[in-house]
Amino acid sequence: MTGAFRAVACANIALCKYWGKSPKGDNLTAVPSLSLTLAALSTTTTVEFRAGLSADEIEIGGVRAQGRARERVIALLDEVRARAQRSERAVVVSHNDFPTASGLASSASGFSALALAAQAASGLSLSPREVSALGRRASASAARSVYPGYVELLAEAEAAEPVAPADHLDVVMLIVQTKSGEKPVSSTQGMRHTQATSAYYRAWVESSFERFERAKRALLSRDLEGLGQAMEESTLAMHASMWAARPPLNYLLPATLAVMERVRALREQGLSAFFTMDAGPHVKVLLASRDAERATEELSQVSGVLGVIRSAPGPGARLLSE
Ligand code: 2P0
Repeated sequence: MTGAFRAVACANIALCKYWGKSPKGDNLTAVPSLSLTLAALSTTTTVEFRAGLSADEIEIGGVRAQGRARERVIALLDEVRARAQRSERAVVVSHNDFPTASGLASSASGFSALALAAQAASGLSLSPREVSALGRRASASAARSVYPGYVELLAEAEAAEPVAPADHLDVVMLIVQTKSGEKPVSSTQGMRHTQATSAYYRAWVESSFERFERAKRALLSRDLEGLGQAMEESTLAMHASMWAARPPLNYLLPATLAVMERVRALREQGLSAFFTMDAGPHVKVLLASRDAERATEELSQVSGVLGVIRSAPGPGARLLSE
């Protein structure tokens, strides 16, 4: 069957971070990562292969894609065309319900939705594992958005694997936004620079494996404190590796640090809340659902905070009927 196929995928936030690529190439990751898929942040992408087009037509957020963003989409489409033995160019229309390239993991949901829609539109019927591998080659974090809830992508693994369902813990994630606009250095550039120049990169990689195992064990035994501890260690070790790069790479702002301090203060008051930051200044806070109201109120009042999005754990990528 051919025609237009539409897929939706949610963003995911890594509790144990991926930062660094394997020397084996093919966009394999150097470290294991563990993520939570988020219901509130999603990308919807429609793909149709059409005879008679001379080039792929790609629109992201109402704007014609150019440069690196366009090349990355075309690379995924080329892989799908090769596997499906088709040559038609495609029309791709993608829309995020949150700001693109702001450190809110838009490439994860974007490439996951694109992989799912494109393979369906080409007539392939790939398994979730194959969709995850297709997404990973475009953007490693996209491999994880194929699955709901808690998901792992092991070091040098072809595809992600589900670890626990969305309702495994009674938690929510708060996305505390500290700045609007595009980030200055993409994740891909940032991790390559860290890998090439940071004296702490090797320590980051070596320490990632034990931390990942500890986080996964805590998750599976529903130990939110243990999971939160490993999660904070992971983001701080990742950012430390970037700070030790030459020249240093810093994604954090004064407001980021102020939110981290407030999360620690909330913990001292008895709340189960833990922070993580990606390649951007926003803070994502994992916490028990019962504490969400109070934490949202307090974190909204921190100087420099622009807004707080609350998200429940979310579903995996799925095809929508056209
Ligand atoms: C993560 N990040 O695990 C980490 C934490 C950002 C910080 O995965 O080069 O866009 O496309 O494979 O997936 C963002 O990196 O990188 C990311 P590429 P990607 O979520």
